[in-house]
Amino acid sequence: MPAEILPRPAHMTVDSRAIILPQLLQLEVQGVRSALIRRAVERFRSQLTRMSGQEMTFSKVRNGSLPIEIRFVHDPRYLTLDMHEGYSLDVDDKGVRLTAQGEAGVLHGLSSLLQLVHRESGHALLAAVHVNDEPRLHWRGLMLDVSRHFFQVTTLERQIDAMAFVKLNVLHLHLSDGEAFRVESRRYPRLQLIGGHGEYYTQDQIRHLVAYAADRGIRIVPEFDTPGHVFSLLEAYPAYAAVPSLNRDDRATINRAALDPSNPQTYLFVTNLYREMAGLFPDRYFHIGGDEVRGAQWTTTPRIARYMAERHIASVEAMQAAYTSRIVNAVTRMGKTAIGWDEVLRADIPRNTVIQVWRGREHIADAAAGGHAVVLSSGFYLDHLMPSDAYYRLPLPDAPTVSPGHDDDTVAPPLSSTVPVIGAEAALWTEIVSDEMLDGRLWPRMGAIAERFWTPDAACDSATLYPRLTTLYERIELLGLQARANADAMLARLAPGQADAARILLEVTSPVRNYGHNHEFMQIRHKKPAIRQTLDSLADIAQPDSFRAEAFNAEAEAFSRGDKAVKPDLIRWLILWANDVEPFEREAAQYPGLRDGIGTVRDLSNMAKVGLAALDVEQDTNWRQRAKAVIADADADYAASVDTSIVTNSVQPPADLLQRILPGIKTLVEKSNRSAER
Ligand code: TNX
Repeated sequence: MPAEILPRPAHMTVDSRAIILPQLLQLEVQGVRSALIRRAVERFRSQLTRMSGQEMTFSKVRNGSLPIEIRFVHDPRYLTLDMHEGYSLDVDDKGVRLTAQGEAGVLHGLSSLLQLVHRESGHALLAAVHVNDEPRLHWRGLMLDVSRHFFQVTTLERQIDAMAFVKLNVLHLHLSDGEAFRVESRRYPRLQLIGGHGEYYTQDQIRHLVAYAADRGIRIVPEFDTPGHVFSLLEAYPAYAAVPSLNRDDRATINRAALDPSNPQTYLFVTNLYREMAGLFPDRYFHIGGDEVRGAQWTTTPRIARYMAERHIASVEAMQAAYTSRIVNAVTRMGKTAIGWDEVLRADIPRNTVIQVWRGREHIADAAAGGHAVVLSSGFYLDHLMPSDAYYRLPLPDAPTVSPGHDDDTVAPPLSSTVPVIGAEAALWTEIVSDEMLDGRLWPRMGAIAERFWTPDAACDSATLYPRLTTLYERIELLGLQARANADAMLARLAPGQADAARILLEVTSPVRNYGHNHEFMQIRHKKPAIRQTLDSLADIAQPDSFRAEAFNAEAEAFSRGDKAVKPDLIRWLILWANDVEPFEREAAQYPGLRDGIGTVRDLSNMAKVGLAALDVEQDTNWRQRAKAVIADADADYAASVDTSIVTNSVQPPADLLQRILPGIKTLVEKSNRSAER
């Protein structure tokens, strides 16, 4: 059986003989007594029940049970950047042995073990393996914007479960932004009561989430973004505004409001708020934001302009630098290490401030020059809606050698002089991601990225990425992720009981990329009145990865290399797509919410017909002519959202959807051309 663990372990050998998984587990934990490990083992039991399809129970009796021996030592650095995460795992006919230098390694080993299970002819089987594993990067994160959209606690729990499954260890919550402030503050309750717009986490809920994540080896790093992106804070406390007029109806201003850096009270407010929040989140790292400060907010306000002139602060950048430096020092006095978006580099800030690079990799060097550690996010923006393989291809600097023994954990780890990258974080901004879309906008793509963060380059494998991700996706859905169920619910709302043809279309289309589907952005960029878009269109249901299209494209590729056995399968799919127009139009006649997709399904059908012609199934002497036109159209559709600046002045394809079988169709057409020349 194929034994696949994702992220791929640094070292793994697989024995061809799998062992039968009995229902009884004879567990022996050697090491310290640990409530955390006890809970982890109990979770493992119930997850193994889910994975194996049989009720698993612990037993004291050796007979008929699978011995699982876990050996570990307590890691005093558990849940810090320097925790020990390595483990070794052996599965053979004598049982399972898991060894780790700390709690995190035990958790990772159990998650690997879960992935070795599958069912076969009446049995649950466990692949026999030897694994020796440790992470490539120390900080393997996901940034989630819970301001632009609010996510229920249970929704976040599901993401934390899936994160643990792929060995991620940091959940960075972007808790405040123009749209809303999302945490209960006792000191400044108007923040949640006014700025929360009805949806925020209570302090109890935050403590619950922190503990939930901690149990799974995941640190929560909170972000409270200042001095820009503060519209919602200012709705609650307008006295600290740089520009007093706050008009939520003008959507463009929601991202622009900034604090008044000339008001001494502003610093008191931010410091008090940060102190309260620093107490709520135990992690050493505290994110202060610092991105995208609008200069005009300061320069066009006479009071602030005067303040800057009197102090010889020559530019907006210098003003932000002065602000940042005061705030970072305050955060440091709270016993925290500050982290900020790369704009904070403009300030003379303590060297232990971590820089989160997002605008471009060139900022890594800037940070290095200042002696700062870096968390790399540039390129790993999930809201760009690129498919998994695009993220998987991004080069990743190797981790610095962190000296294992350093004990002053008030500073970021010592850095090698050249590569200060301590880790990386994917980011999901959620302007157009609702609660029920979250699972599908994060997964399975986050799994592909998790592998890049964990696995050394030599063990990464892009050729098998999609089949492996397909497996991962099924497994995390088994464990409770709701990507598929939620997408189905959204479609059911659009066309209850009448969505078969729409489902066929959605399986092989993806939303346009790089904010091309963010209509509000486009309105703002063109200085038109902007309205918040409803998230109920086909493009909101479609996924950035299409497993069906990837499988088709791979078969077309195999066919072009001479594998004739795949031809019937290619034809079967092409016929399904070619014939999807008429049933789709019937569904759309009943349910206008689908009408958007009529152009898309016609394009799909034309593309499929070209494929059938290339395979000689359709007789059409003019097919090459048609193929050219169809391919050129689909290429143009992709070109319209190829990057974030192109989208501004490009017309997006019908329903904001891209045709994902395009590469396969191109392959078939090219192959067919070649045979004609002979
Ligand atoms: C820039 S990335 C932002 C966010 C937006 C994102 C996408 C970063 C540090 N700031 O506030 O959500 O673009 O619109």
